[in-house]
Amino acid sequence: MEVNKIMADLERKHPGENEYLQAVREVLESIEEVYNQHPEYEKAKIVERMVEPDRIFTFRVTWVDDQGEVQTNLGYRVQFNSAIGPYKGGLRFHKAVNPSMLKFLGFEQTFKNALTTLPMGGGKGGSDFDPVGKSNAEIMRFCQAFMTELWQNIGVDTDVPAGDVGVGGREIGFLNGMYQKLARKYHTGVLTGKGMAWGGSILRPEATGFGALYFVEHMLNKAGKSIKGAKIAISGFGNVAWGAATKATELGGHVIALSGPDGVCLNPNGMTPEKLAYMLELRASNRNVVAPFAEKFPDATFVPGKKAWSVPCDIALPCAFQNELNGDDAAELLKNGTWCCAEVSNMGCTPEAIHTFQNAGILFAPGKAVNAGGVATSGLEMTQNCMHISWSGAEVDDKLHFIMANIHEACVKYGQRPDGSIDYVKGANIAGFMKVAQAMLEQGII
Ligand code: 2IT
Repeated sequence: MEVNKIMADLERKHPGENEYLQAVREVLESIEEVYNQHPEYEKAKIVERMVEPDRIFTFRVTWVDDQGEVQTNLGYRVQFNSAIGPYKGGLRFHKAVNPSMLKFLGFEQTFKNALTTLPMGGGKGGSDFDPVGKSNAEIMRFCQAFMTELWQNIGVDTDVPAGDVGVGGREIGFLNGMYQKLARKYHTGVLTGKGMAWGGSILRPEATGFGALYFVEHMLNKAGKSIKGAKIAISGFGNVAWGAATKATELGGHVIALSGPDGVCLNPNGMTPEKLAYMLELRASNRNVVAPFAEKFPDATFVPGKKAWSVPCDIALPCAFQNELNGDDAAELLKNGTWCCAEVSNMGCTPEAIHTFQNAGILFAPGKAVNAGGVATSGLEMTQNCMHISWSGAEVDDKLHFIMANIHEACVKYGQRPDGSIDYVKGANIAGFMKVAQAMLEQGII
């Protein structure tokens, strides 16, 4: 395989799809060496097949807003790869959603899902619908209109969507209600991230953030470090940031910064149960601002226009959006003494940021390993739905611990450097790739 040739072909076919091309390049550069030791992969053109989604559905979503105005958005579902199971991955509602973003997310999801050890293929979907400032009734009407198009393409054995940015328990509720009405099928396992009364798994809301911190714990243990007493900067205040802040606090870390698109809240005394609960209110308010956190809690200070990465910290946890931490941010963090960065958002760091961290020799782990606890727990939700039972919180947490430990092991196995340190990017990419590649090879040219 020649990475530059494959990338040139892909750029020609998908000009300007920068996030998608960025995600593919990162994986190909990591796996090149291993791939070239497997002529059978080359012969079956595994990479050329793997970088293109199996199919993409694009559809118009028309709905009526509270003023009675007709609104039209675009909806998508990218069914990326089904070699190891039904398509699985979230739906993102955000004004910047486009095919490039969903293809990058679907590509990443394929390897992430492989890392979970569960039988799930990769998919992603969403819409350029902007939830900011929308009423509950508008969100419901949009979700219902979205599902009138999507329902024929999903199902418990074919494609199982979940939440992502802009899609939480409320949206999954509206989507699931409409799915059942249209399909006249009442299996609980067509969407995950459901409410506890209608097939949801205990711990799914917390799972992405909790799993991320379990992964960070393993990474720190291996390097002889600890979360206890560490200063932690977090971007975002959605479901994922909330889970990460909750578990980081429980493990003895101090979450000293929290940021939103409007700026950063300095929080020198760390989190309290009241502050953590308020993060959920902020998200539910649909205003997409973090400033009210500092109005509510006088020991916090809001600094407008600044990122969480301007705050001196030991551990940086990007929990918001792709490319939210760039090369300059990485340099600033290093200058301030940061010794660990774990991507909790998908592709949270730019390639420049990753190189800056890796060149400095600090601990760095990529989103597809760190945040895999979210989709893994979706997989556990699917299992419970298919068995028509629910597990206790302790059972789900045990399984999540086991899965995150496994993912860490896989990264260590494939990412060991000659000096004994771990390249988690390479480790995660190779481990995920090997599983999907082997599954594709064994199932023939399709
Ligand atoms: O990026 C992700 O892994 C998710 N948004 C969760 C996907 C899922 O199916 O639970």
